[in-house]
Amino acid sequence: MKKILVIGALGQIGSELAAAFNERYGKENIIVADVADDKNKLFPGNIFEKIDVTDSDSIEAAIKRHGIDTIVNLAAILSATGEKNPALAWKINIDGLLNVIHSGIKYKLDRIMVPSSIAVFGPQSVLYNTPQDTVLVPNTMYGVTKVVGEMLGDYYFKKTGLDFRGIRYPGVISNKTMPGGGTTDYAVEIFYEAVKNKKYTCFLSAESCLPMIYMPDCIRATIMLLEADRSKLRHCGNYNVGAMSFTPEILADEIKKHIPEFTIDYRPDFRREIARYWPASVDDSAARAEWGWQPEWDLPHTVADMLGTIGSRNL
Ligand code: NAD
Ligand code: AKB
Repeated sequence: MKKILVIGALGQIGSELAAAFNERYGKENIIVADVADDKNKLFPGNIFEKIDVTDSDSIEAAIKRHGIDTIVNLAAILSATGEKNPALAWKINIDGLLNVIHSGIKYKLDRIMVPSSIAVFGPQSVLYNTPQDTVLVPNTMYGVTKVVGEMLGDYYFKKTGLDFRGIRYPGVISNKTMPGGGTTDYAVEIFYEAVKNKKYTCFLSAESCLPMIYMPDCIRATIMLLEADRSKLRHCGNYNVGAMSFTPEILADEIKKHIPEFTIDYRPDFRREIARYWPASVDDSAARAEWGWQPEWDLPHTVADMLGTIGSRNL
């Protein structure tokens, strides 16, 4: 891992993961890329490449130009947007992924990392402590692309030796870049509304329980898996990772401990149906055993940190 190309670097996870890579590996070794322009100058000290992951030429050109040996591909269409435009979700999440995989094989890259999601699970999966290796029949196009993505990673690892790694992230809570079109986005929006307006209307119902992770843990997990000794890994792109689980009601109660006048009401929409068949919690024993995963952030500490950080800004 000497030169890392981060595709989709301007998104919710990429904007913080690439910054963490800068700290750890040196910004001269991190090439950030996105189909969008870096209008907010998130990465002033990095080389920025405009890459459309569905265009294999632009990926290959960047690999050759910068001597890339590792790709972290974060370009994706998430669950809610994917239900509105399933063909686009397939194009970016699968055609784009295949471009990354084929480039990885062609240029003999050291490793590639592509996140999966709790969206791989569906109505036939166990709801609590959902096992890693279990039936995967999702009922969203996003979930379908994530299952196929995991299978492609596994297939090409076995066929070609391409070192493919990935975590099934839970919903990611963060305060730098807003999430883009997911079902777990409420767990970020609620903090901004709590600070600004002291109230929030939730698009899930009060009892929708989902696994979540705070960004510092998400980044730590990603780096741990990226750096893990391949010989210790028995899986490729499908590691369950847990940190905390809560419903909108539990989250609202925790926020009220800091903002007593905060209120929440519920207007569930189609995203409630997506959340209904995702796990309430996951069994992450493989991640713990194979690469030492251990979460550090629970709900009370996450809420205190989110409100403190967002509250210190002029919204
Ligand atoms: P995001 O939507 O915030 O960011 C995606 C980025 O990809 C954006 O900057 C977008 O401009 C870029 N992009 C879109 N189409 C592109 C294309 N054709 N070529 C290049 N770049 C393109 O997503 P995120 O939340 O940062 O998610 C990153 C990865 O993590 C995705 O694979 C997602 O499925 C996975 N994931 C995220 C969460 C979460 O809660 N954020 C949870 C589970 C899994
Ligand atoms: C989404 O809600 O689509 C994502 C995810 C859990 O994959 N945040």
